[in-house]
Amino acid sequence: MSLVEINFDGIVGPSHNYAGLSLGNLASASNAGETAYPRAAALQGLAKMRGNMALGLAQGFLLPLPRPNTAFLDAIGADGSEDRRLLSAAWSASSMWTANAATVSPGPDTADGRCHLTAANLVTMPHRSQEWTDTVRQLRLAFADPAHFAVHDAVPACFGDEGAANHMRMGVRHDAPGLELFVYGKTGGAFPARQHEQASRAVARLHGLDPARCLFIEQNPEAIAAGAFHNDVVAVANERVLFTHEQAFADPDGTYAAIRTALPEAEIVVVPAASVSLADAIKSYLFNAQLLTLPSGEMSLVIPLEAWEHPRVRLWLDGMLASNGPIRRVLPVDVRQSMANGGGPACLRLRVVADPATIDPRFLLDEAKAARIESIVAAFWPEAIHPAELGDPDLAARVVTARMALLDGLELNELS
Ligand code: SUG
Repeated sequence: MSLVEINFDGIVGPSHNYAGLSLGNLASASNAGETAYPRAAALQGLAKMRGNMALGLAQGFLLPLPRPNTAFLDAIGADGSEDRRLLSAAWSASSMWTANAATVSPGPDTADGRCHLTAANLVTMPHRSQEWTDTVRQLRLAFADPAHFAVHDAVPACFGDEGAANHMRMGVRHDAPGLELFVYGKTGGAFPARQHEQASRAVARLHGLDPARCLFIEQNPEAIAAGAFHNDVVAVANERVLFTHEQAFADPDGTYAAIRTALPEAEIVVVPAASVSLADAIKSYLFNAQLLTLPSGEMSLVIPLEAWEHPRVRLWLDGMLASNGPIRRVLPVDVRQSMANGGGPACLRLRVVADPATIDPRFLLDEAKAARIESIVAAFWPEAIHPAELGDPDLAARVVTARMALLDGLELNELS
């Protein structure tokens, strides 16, 4: 049994659009009303997956959820008089950001040795709150083997939970027992704190984690106010390395000390605000990166092009690469369509440490399947969607047909 990290990227759905639905997410707000390009968005996502596979890494995917979501519209008694934002919510392709699909604790961390996944309720944003029931269905299909996985329903809606975007795992190796870091926000600022402490604590209990190997860390309220609506906008961890902005946590020194006590091998790479301000970090999404261990053992940071092209961020990255730090390579990727809604490379993937042989192979990617998905996307995904088109019955039919073509092509019709 060989446990490896597998990144499950969300395939960008055919209804991808910019409706400006996420308060506190500056990219979503500033691109509200723009035309979106679903076909290009999905192809950008697939190119990122292919790039990571080419590095020798295991890659999986999750499928877009059914949109427009008629169950959601029925549940709010939609009759055309509802707020346009609610109609738009039913069309949202936001499940592409699978870092928000669930929180994952791999087998080496849990009491029963199974990998536990808890679907995230995403209750803070109405358009995201409709995801989890369909997401959990998909997770139960992909991770169906009860000898290796336990998939939990979301925690009660009174505790906001945004999944792996506020969860980091550190350890000497992926397959060794890890230290799980749960980052939560406190309400009271200008923008919502989406991750509640009690949600994180509930997830840790459900997963049977050892309390001695869990840290519950408060997010810096200044970071939330600056637009870090999830912790993964200001920090990312992989194995022994934490890559973080100086202002990510409410008590940075206390946090670093607790990590070092629990994991003496930890290496903490802190980017000072004097080099990259919080505003620069959030604009460029430097930290919304995939920090990956390559088969050679070297660590590589997959960043959005926006970060690579940002002069102050680039200066910092050049300095980092010239130093003897643990991150040896930086790989910029173009995920601009997702970025314009506040979703970088890290948002687009859910990390699962497991033996690939224990996962439903239909959710695992290889070159042939990537080509098949690309041809379905090219044939069926709308080229462009303007938010004024949401609600159009012809477009709805196209979006439904496109998703069905993908389910057919992947033999995943159970999800229809
Ligand atoms: O929840 N954007 C998503 C972006 C999620 C990013 N995920 C992570 N950081 N892990 C969100 O705010 C925009 C939808 C719109 O405006 O139409 C949106 O939902």
